[in-house]
Amino acid sequence: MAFTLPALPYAYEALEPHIDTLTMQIHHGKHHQAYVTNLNNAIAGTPNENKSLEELVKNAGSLSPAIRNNGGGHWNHSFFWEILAPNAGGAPTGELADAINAAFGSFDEFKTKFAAGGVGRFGSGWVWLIKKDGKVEISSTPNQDNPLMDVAEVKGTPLLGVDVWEHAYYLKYQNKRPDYLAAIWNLVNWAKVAEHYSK
Ligand code: MN3
Repeated sequence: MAFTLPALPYAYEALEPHIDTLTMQIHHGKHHQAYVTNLNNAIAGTPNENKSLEELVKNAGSLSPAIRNNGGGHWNHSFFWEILAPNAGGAPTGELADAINAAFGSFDEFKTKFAAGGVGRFGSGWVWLIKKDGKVEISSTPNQDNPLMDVAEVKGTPLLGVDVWEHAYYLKYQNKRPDYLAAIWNLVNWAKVAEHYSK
């Protein structure tokens, strides 16, 4: 069964002014669509055609680079759109807030370390908040890898992931990745992140 581009759960302009409309149009309509198309091409007519996206991603190390890169791209972006929302931001609550405070000391300290993880990713990739052994931690992956992959340096369940490829921010922020990462806090849908945490 071929994969399809999921609809954004909000309008292209909904994340303004933090993420601009044109960036969202290109990022979702062109970049994410290309990962879906290229993934479908890579699995067409092979036994991988019948596997779930999660199965492909978890076994990325033993599959072709095209499946690893485009399967990862499809999974990561589908996840990313869902943990952003207009009129979001604020701070986590409940068990998730407790886990963040236990791991990092405070929410502010977590934000500082998460941003540093995103800024420190050389080239293209992602910065993540993951759940691992009942605790939360920050990790980062190159390209379209993610913490579910067997090839990930640090494996865990993704709770929050932010795309730090230039295509995610360059039109509005140019070389200023830290400014993009600062603006992201206005868009994080903590209810969705908490849902991932409690699973
Ligand atoms: Mn992207």
